[in-house]
Amino acid sequence: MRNINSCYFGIRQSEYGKTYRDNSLPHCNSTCPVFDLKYVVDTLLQQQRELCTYQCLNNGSDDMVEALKVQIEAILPLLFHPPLNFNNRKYVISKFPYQSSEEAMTYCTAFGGYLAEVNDIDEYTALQNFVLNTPAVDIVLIAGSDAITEGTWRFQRTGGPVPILDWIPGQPDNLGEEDCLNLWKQYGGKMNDLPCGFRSSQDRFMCELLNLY
Ligand SMILES: [Ca+2]
Ligand SMILES: [Ca+2]
Repeated sequence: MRNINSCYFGIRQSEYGKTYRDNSLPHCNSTCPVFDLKYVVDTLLQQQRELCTYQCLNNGSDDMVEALKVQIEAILPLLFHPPLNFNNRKYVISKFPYQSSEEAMTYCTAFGGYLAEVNDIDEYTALQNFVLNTPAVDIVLIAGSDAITEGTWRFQRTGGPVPILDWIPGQPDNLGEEDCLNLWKQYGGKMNDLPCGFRSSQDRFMCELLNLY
């Protein structure tokens, strides 16, 4: 693992596999070490494979679990805004955009979760408020897609139906093929359909993590 705490790392984009050093940031100059995002994410994914899944972390060795937690605690604030803790889950919104919904899902998996899944009205209200109260975000990708059958919204992870659909008036419009679900701050954090691929460098995504750390 690189020494990720020795400098402020600027993260400009989410192209998985690239390294990052933002020399334009005041605390980051050419002496800053490069933050190898692919290395970090691959390490986390590999560690999870070795530990089977987060659901059975308690069966893994204590040392491995502890090492994983230490790494995640160090990396999480670099990549994500301060979390929301709700109903024994931790929700985080990325500080960087996604190139595709699959890429966003990879990040969420690496950090022990999945794209945030709205299962009931209480969770929906909490996540709406979370988006509204997180600075510097507007559009936030969450779980839900109608890519398989247009107009039928399902969670990508489980294939189950999305039980809460609270659309912004005029949405979903499937404008130019929009098959992924997002919460849109400027419309009260309500739902919109958007392309599953890259749309804007302003867009972010939200992970739902098991509350392990
Ligand atoms: Ca659609
Ligand atoms: Ca739309």
